[in-house]
Amino acid sequence: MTVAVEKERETFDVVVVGAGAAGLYMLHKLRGLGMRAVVIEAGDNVGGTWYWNRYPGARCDVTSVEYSFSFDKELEQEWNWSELMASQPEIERYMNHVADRFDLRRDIRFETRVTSATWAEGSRRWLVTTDRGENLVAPQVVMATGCLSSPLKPDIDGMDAFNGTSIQTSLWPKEGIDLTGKRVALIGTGSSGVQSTPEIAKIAGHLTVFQRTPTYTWPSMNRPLTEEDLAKVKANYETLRETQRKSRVGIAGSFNGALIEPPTAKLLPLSPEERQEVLDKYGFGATRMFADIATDMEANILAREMYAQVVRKMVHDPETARKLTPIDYPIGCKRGVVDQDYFESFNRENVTLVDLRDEPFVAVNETGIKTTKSQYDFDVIVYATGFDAMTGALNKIDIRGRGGEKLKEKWADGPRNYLGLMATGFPNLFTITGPGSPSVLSNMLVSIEQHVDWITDCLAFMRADGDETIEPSLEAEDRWVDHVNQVAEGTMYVAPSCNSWYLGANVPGKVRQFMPYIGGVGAYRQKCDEVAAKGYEGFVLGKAREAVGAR
Ligand code: N01
Repeated sequence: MTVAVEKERETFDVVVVGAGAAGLYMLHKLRGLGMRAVVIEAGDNVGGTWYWNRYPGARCDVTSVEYSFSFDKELEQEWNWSELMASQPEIERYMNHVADRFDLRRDIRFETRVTSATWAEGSRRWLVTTDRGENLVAPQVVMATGCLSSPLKPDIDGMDAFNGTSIQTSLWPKEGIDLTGKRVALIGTGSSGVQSTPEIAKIAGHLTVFQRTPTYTWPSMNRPLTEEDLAKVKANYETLRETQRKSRVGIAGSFNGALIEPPTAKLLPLSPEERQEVLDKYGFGATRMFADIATDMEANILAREMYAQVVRKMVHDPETARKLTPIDYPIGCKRGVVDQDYFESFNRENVTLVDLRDEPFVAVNETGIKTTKSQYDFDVIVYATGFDAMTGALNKIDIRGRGGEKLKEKWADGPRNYLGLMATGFPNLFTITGPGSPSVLSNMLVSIEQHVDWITDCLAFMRADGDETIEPSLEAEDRWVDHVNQVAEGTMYVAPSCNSWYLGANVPGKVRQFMPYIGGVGAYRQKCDEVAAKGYEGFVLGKAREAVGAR
């Protein structure tokens, strides 16, 4: 445990919280402005998501060449991705390479957690404290805290009583854990559970998957990348990046390895024979090839029937296939999962599915897990139970803006900010890929770079303009929040039967609000650029802050 000893105040131009992709690039850009910045990171190394989520099978669902930085041409040329969709170890190596290549580590304080950030009106500075007793003072703070970085553990009776090993996918130990021949329980069937199932099944003596809600998951197109593949990409990076930036989800579609622009063809007009033909040809892929699946419930229900048909074909035991088939929420409501051999795993002798809807948990006990129907004994329980997404990591920090207002209280009825970048009442506090921006609905690296570039330009503008503070006007914030909600209307993301972490529905007591911005990466970038070009329209800069104070 870290013992906090109060330390002398240290002053910086910017304090950055988090050394994932966002924090690393932010630090690099701040140095480019000649600013003195420090990055505070809870882990003992860089990488963020790719540092913490080192469970077996962890892999990106965006192609590696696209899920990479574009800001340095030499970096692009020198790094060779080995697979179409990179695994966690490879992305972690890449993040370390970036940290070393740009000499970033000397300004990063590891194994340190930010505990509070308080705006001091008199000095127009933030006071940032850490669990090591540091007091960091800076006019600007950038939260690079990630969208899925606050792990959730379920509240099941007796969890501490278990005598075996309990482990979370999102806090997987660096030294690993030997699951060979072990009796393993896996709780949760979101991306983390679905990705780890086949890998754990390969080594465990027996794997029991506890499922509360079945998942829509699509097979990954992963494969090794050849020298020709890499040469082709490296010759065309410029076009690829340009396409990403203008696209809807920040993906250009290299090698057809991931979803690109939304489809335009419709499912409903197809005859049953035509639908069957598409299904026979594309399997699971057929259920995400049509535009109306995302907007028309009738089409969505048809797609669900098609999906169920493929599950029945893949999973040998009809009862297991039935349990694995989602029935009560639409395709496209939750983040689509990408897997390698998920359904096939349930054909193995050493894998059992427990449907928690048939037999809910009673308790975790010394030897394992008791449900209403059985006692299951284990050596290891793996919790793949998700995150308090988008606001969780920010709300863990005691952030207080003007007049001592707490960000957590301001956001009690859902996050409110302008462009996902700044919240009224919290001057000079930027959030990279914050709620209200495309963030989790996009290729994160593309959205991170866009935000970091925007923030860098904004800070340069303020310096040239002699501005000390920036924050959104309440009116701009209100308009943006309305717009974010409006564009999500009518999509499956907000269907009444949808309960996703996008909506905060996975966190008991969290208000139901669709948090990311669905308007598209290209359109969003254009809006941000326009705002900047109009002298930061919707923001109140420097001396004009009295107007904000009077609201
Ligand atoms: O978390 P989740 P995740 N009893 O919230 C279950 C990204 N990601 O870590 O649906 C029993 O999706 C819960 O059940 P239910 C990606 O954006 C990306 O898997 O609430 N079960 C659910 O099945 C992803 O969407 C990759 O009924 C309980 C599961 O736990 C996001 O991270 C890889 C329970 C949680 O699923 C989150 O994914 C991994 C309880 N008390 C993650 N509480 C890539 O591929 C929860 N569950 C890039």
